Amino acid sequence: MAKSSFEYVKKFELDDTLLPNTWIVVRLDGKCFHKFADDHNFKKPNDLRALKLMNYAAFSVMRDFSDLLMGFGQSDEYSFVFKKDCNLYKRRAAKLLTTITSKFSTSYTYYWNKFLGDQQLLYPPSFDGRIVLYPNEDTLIDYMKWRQADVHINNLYNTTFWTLVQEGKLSPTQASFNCYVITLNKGHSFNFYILFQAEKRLCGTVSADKNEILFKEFNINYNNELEIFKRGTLLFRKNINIDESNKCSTVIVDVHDDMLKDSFWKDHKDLFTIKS
Ligand code: DGT
Ligand code: MG
Ligand code: MG
Ligand code: MG
Ligand code: MG
Repeated sequence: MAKSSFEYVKKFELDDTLLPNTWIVVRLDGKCFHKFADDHNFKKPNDLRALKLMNYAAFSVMRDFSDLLMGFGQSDEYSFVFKKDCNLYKRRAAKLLTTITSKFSTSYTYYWNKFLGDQQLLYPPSFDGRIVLYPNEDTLIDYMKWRQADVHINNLYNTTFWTLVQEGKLSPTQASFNCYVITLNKGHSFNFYILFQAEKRLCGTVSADKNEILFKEFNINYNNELEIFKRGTLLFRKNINIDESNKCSTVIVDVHDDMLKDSFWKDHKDLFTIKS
């Protein structure tokens, strides 16, 4: 067929093929989820329903893209790891990033009612996305450790912060402190502010201090918090025997294990090679 005179515009489309033989990580993050969580009455600091919805949306992505080996989620973010020799869409960055991001976003919305029950979805959420390439397994493992370390740091802070606010009756920030009006004789009065701020209380504290505040003041042992809150969720494929015939089937499982331990990666060597 003869080419139209408009065909030349194709030349403006630039190549965005990702380097071959490198680990492709796609990380999505909810846009303005601070507000989204407030608007939808998410429990502070962790809403189990919301985390389960994130995991289910990620599961729906993993089910669709068989080249995905793992997914790791926490808070409003999810990371997806493609197998190293993935050749989906000829490794075109935009195709990979946009299809993953849109599948995740629509799944989050589509399955909303399954997890959030009576809470109405007030507006469509959106997620940003980026692709990062990692050259070897060690760096990829460090990436996963980095995201999980982030869960721990944030969750310990948030758990202590919201315990101080909700149970310790400290105000969250300087903007809303307790105000007492003291009236002196002869009708003079002045405002007496008690600056019991949770933020101030936690300023400069290390992990041990927060653990101690929780334990000594509120009788909360941080170790007993839910694993999903402390460690996030790892999704991966696993081959299992489904019946006595020894037939193997691949399923997607979720765990909340400690990935900061090197033993985790020794025990899960097949994570990088599992056939989907
Ligand atoms: P961004 O990502 O720059 O558009 O802005 P945000 O607001 O999404 O900030 P980000 O991603 O750094 O932090 C995640 C926010 O999501 C965090 O401020 C609190 C909120 N969030 C995530 N999970 C939960 C939850 O289970 N409960 C509540 N209450 N909030 C949550
Ligand atoms: Mg962000
Ligand atoms: Mg966000
Ligand atoms: Mg985030
Ligand atoms: Mg098309």
